[in-house]
Amino acid sequence: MGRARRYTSDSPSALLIGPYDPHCGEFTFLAPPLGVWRLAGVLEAAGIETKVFDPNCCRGPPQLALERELLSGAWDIVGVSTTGMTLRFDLELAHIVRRVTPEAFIVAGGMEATFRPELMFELGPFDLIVLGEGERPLLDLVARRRAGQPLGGIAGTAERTKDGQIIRIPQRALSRDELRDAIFSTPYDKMPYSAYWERLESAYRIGALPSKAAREAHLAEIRSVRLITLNYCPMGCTFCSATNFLHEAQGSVASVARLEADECLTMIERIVAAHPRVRTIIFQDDIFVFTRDHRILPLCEGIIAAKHSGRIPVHLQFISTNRIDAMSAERLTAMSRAGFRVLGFGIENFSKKVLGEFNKAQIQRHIEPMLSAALANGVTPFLDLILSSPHAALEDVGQTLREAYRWLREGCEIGMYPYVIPFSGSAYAQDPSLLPQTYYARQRVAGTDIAWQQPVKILPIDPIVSGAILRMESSFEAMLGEIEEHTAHLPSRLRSLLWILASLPIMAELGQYIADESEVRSELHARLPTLRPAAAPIAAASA
Ligand code: B12
Ligand code: SF4
Repeated sequence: MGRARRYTSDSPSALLIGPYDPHCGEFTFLAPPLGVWRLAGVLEAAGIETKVFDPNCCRGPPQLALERELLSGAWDIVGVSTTGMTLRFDLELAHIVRRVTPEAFIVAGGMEATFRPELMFELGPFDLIVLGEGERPLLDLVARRRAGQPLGGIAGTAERTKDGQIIRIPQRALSRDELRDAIFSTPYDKMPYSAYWERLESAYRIGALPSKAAREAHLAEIRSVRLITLNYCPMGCTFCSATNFLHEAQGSVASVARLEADECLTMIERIVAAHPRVRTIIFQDDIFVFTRDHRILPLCEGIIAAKHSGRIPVHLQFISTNRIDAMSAERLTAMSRAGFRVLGFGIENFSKKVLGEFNKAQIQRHIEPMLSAALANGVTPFLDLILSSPHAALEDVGQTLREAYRWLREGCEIGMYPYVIPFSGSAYAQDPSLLPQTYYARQRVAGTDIAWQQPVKILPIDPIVSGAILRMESSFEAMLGEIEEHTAHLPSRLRSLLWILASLPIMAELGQYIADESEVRSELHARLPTLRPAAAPIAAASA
């Protein structure tokens, strides 16, 4: 905290940089970075001039665009958002900030900064790390700068002392009302959703789709706006960091908080007013419907009433991410009537043993009846699957692949990942017994000589299972590379069919029959949107 600072004015200005993913949209649909936009809204509401720099959606190379942005103003605070997946790129931008504006006060925040403040100080040029929700610490920081007060000891930060020690000062999570105010401050009217839609439309070559129905379906998916109504998910799955994020910042168990049904409707109306071309609102809460949930039925009724009265468009659709054990026939029917067309379910695995390892064994008995009920209601379930766990046996992987294929053919969509990624803050990432199973990648920060070993996979302990998973991964990557040379970018639901295709010979060699190869291949062909003239590559790649 010893750096000499230049105080530019009574009204400090802040530049907030979103997480940087140069492979934009490679894994999934990208969108404006909600975290920094929400912070920008809260700072602006407090009279602090704030700008968001979105490296995934700017003119020209993000490095140059950032330099331009930095030189265009006198920034009192520059904030860099971090996630584990994007860290090396986020750090590259942070180092550019330090080089171009040596006097800037640089703050890191977000998931990775919260769980790994020591690593941030080691690898980045940061003056301060914000832990957990950034609203209060940033407001406090700015108020102190205005008052010319010392910047040490702010609740919700980690700082490095002169002798190199890292001190963490916890903060309590936002209360329900504070969370509501922060969400309500999100400046949706300024968020460049249209620019994202245009990019996605061209990446997915919407104009080249063969039928109007296919084009409409894609547009409904692409022209979406994301809304988060919850502060965190309390379910504590072992591979996931969501539960621990606010606990980490608070230093104890944080209370769950979320918007009420009428507040959700207010936000929906604001989003429609800000982006009239929106087709779908994605409730991006970690978990949208709880087992004991008093919000979902009134919310669905409210949406239907708002559509009838013309307050929101009749055709507006919704997507949400849910726990399957929180679903019931009544809730599914209500959600379908309100316009929920896709419901995401973190199924993860079809093996009860693996689900137990993931701390979600209780969902297993709900999978079959609730997927069937959703399909019967005209709702498409989108399942996220992790093919293996540290203790998975070959049978568990086989069962999950077979069930995945079955549900794909029934009409579900699936995102598939081969192994657990050790995200900072997850129980798995902190389990020392899994260290021998953890694999690292050497990451480098471009433009610097900084490098570090980042944990990237936890492979199954059984060598036969981990060997099979790694072979599937390389076969999948080879096929994907070939296909994407000839067709549009493949969304995750098509990638899952490719995973199944890649697994067939490997699992068959190990005595596990998954599905008929020619049948899987024709399923894939039938779903590939723009492949018509060049159908050959899959056959070649998967041979
Ligand atoms: C929405 C979402 C997405 C969306 C959109 C992201 C976007 N542009 O908004 C999409 C679908 C694109 C997406 C994709 C992926 N995601 Co995602 N995603 C989320 C989710 C559900 C919500 C993020 C969010 O908007 N939160 C709400 C905002 C308000 O919170 P926030 O961003 O944390 O910001 C607050 C604080 O962190 C802090 N803060 C944040 N930045 C900064 C910066 C400064 C300077 C300061 C002071 C404070 C600060 O203040 C903010 C306000 O309080 C999170 C889970 C979660 N609970 O956060 C996962 C999550 C971030 N995603 C995750 C993953 C793994 C992915 C994917 C890799 C999935 C995949 N395998 O394809 C991809 C990767 C994409 C990429 N290149 O990074 C992981 C990341 C794990 C990690 N440690 O890195 C998470 C944490 C889920 C999980 N636990 O597994 N994701
Ligand atoms: S995987 Fe889903 S249900 Fe489990 S803790 Fe994470 S967000 Fe919650």
